[in-house]
Amino acid sequence: MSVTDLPVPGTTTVHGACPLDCPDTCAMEVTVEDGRVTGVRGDRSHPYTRGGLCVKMNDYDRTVHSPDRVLHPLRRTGPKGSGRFERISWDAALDEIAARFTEIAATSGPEAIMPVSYLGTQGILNGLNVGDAFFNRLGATISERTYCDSGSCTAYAMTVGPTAGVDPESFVHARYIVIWANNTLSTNLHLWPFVAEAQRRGAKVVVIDPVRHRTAKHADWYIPIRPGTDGALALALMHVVIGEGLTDEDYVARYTVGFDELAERVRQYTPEWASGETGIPAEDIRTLAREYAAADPSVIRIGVAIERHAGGGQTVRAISCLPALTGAWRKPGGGLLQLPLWAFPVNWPAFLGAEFIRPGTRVVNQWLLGRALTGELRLDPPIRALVVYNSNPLVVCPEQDEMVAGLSREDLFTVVSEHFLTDTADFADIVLPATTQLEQRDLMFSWGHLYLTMNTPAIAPLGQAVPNTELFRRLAARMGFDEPVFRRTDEEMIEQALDWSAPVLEGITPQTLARDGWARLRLPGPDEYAPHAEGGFPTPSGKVEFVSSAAAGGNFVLPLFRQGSNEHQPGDPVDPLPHYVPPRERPDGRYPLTLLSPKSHAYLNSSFADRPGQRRVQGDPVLLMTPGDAAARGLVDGAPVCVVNDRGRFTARLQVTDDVAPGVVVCPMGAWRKHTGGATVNAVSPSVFADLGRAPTFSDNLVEVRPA
Ligand SMILES: Nc1nc2c(c(=O)[nH]1)N[C@H]1C(S)=C(S)[C@@H](COP(=O)(O)OP(=O)(O)OC[C@H]3O[C@@H](n4cnc5c(=O)[nH]c(N)nc54)[C@H](O)[C@@H]3O)O[C@H]1N2
Ligand SMILES: Nc1nc2c(c(=O)[nH]1)N[C@H]1C(S)=C(S)[C@@H](COP(=O)(O)OP(=O)(O)OC[C@H]3O[C@@H](n4cnc5c(=O)[nH]c(N)nc54)[C@H](O)[C@@H]3O)O[C@H]1N2
Ligand code: SF4
Ligand SMILES: [Mo]
Repeated sequence: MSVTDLPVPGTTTVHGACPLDCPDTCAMEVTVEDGRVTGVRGDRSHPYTRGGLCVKMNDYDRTVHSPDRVLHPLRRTGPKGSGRFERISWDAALDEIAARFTEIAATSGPEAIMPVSYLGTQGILNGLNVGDAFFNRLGATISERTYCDSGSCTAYAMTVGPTAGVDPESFVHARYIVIWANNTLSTNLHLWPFVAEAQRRGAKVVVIDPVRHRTAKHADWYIPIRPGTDGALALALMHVVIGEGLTDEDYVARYTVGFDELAERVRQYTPEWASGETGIPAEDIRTLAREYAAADPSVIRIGVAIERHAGGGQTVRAISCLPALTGAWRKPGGGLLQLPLWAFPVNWPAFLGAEFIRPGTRVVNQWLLGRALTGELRLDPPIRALVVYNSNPLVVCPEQDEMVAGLSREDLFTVVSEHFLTDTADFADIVLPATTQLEQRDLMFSWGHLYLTMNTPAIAPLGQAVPNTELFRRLAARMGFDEPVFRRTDEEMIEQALDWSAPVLEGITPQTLARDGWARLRLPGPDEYAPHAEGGFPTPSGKVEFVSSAAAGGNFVLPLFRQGSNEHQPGDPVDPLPHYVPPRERPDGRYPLTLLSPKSHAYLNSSFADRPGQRRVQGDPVLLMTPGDAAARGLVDGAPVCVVNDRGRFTARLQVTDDVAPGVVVCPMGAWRKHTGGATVNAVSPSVFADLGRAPTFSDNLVEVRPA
């Protein structure tokens, strides 16, 4: 970063962009006084985020200037996990890392080194792919990052192709809005005003969720559903829509393939059958299908959480068929909103370093990290070095006890780049200081709206912190990698980040973005945008594929979710028609309760779970349970309880409530181990994958609850 364009002394306002892994990607205004950030607020001129940030980001200036920030490289002085470190220089840190990598590569091969990363920041420069070229050049293990929405994306792509889908701003035109597995007011806050506006204009808002959360309380119709059974509901909705002749025949004939096969397939999925699976009365399923099909247009918003069980992929397959059956895509505000990220012409190849991948390099899914580290996966060579950045795997990955055992290995060399000493960083041999968004330059796509946002650095890096881009420039230089990709400046990366000649970027340049902070992609406005009014789906056939042609290649993970690799690895065979995959874990005598671990309102995954302001809002971890389930166990509201299964255990405070269904318990994720007695909800989570895209299965998780 050049210091020349930093704000001049005095008070200035700088265009920022929230870096967090949140669909809203808010445009920010950052106030700087004499080199210190004194406040952040939303950019009021932004049509989607409209000036408000959220409880996580409102006092970001305090996070940035927190005395707890890691601002210098550190070397471990205590036992692993103790969090005891001494300050060292960057030179000493880089020397030690390069020496260890060189020795490991020489004796075990470079695959013994594994990167672990996700979306601490989701900037195109500093986010998902920032380290890929470096690790591919090194020959390290390729890490597969299917943490989030990978199964949903595979299913969606198989059906409608990678389309942005409905513009969230068009929701005001919807007459019927189905919010399915999405706690909008907590996890997608800025969509809500558009839903509320539609509701004011007479739209009906339906929420389908096992939890009556803060969003469900604003719905016109809240439909509780048994976790992991949404596929049964979606298939039964199609049964009714097709069986009662509620389809848009013209739309189906012109813009879909495989209708006859689909009709034949869903004949077996009656509302009565689905009622047994979902716990929803058959008559309600019929009503939902009829109202959904009659409304003109209707829209479905699916949350990422819809994929988190054994049949998550097929659930999204079935849901993705619905809007085509009823012709909902014909009008602005009709169709499906999944992940509008696909609208952005990101030049991924410039960041993946795929050209460096040696054929046959092994792939390890980060979800199995605990097992990979303990040796349970029997990897050859075993993982001897781990580099963690943009992620806090000890808190966000399943099988936490395995992870603790793995990270405790004395022979494992762990490097963690961080803002704060997280639970994971406590296990590092070397900790490296990372800048926050206000100290770095980045360009943001969004997975919740259609605006690009440019983040201009507001202040110089604090202490010796560096952006992730600079971290990998330094590591590459120390390892002797001198290809041009390792010498690019951040400004050059911005030039390469997008296909600036794409029609959706007409008139938008890095300069206009830096000046204005944000720009809407050059698409029709939300009052006109109906991308599939006349078909035009980005599938091989150009139509909605009820019978999916992509299924011929078997189960697959989209390139987005794998470090630097564009290969479609052949996977297990997939039925080309949507079908029902029931939850894997069925209640039994030992473990009768299904545990859900959704997002915490005041944290962003595990980020901010150490910040005093956010911890005050969130409170200590609670476990929600119905009065009946509590009474059956002799548990009372407020009591400390222990949640157990064969994978592990954690404690929480019981909150007795009617907001969850009988047999369901809920503990939001995100809290750190060091604040919660040594284990969190992911101590009991499974590392088993869902049916498509190797998605996680947090919601397919049976437990028992006892007094602590
Ligand atoms: N405040 C806040 N916002 C966030 C995040 C955060 O940590 N905190 N994280 C961000 C990220 S990374 C993501 S991926 C998104 C996730 O956004 P969402 O998908 O909205 O996230 P969750 O809160 O995990 O889950 C939403 C709802 O899904 C329900 N659910 C769980 N299992 C099932 C099921 O089987 N069927 C149905 N119908 N519902 C189910 C849960 O009860 C929960 O109410 O949020 C983003 N925004
Ligand atoms: N039980 C359960 N587990 C889950 C989920 C769930 O719903 N339930 N959700 C899953 C989902 S959807 C997701 S997306 C994952 C999220 O998993 P992660 O992406 O690992 O999320 P965070 O816990 O927020 O960790 C990000 C870390 O990156 C750091 N960081 C931020 N910016 C930077 C930077 O610029 N440089 C560096 N070096 N570090 C930075 C932050 O301080 C933070 O510690 O969790 C998954 N785990
Ligand atoms: S976390 Fe989401 S809602 Fe909050 S400021 Fe960032 S982008 Fe906006
Ligand atoms: Mo996520």
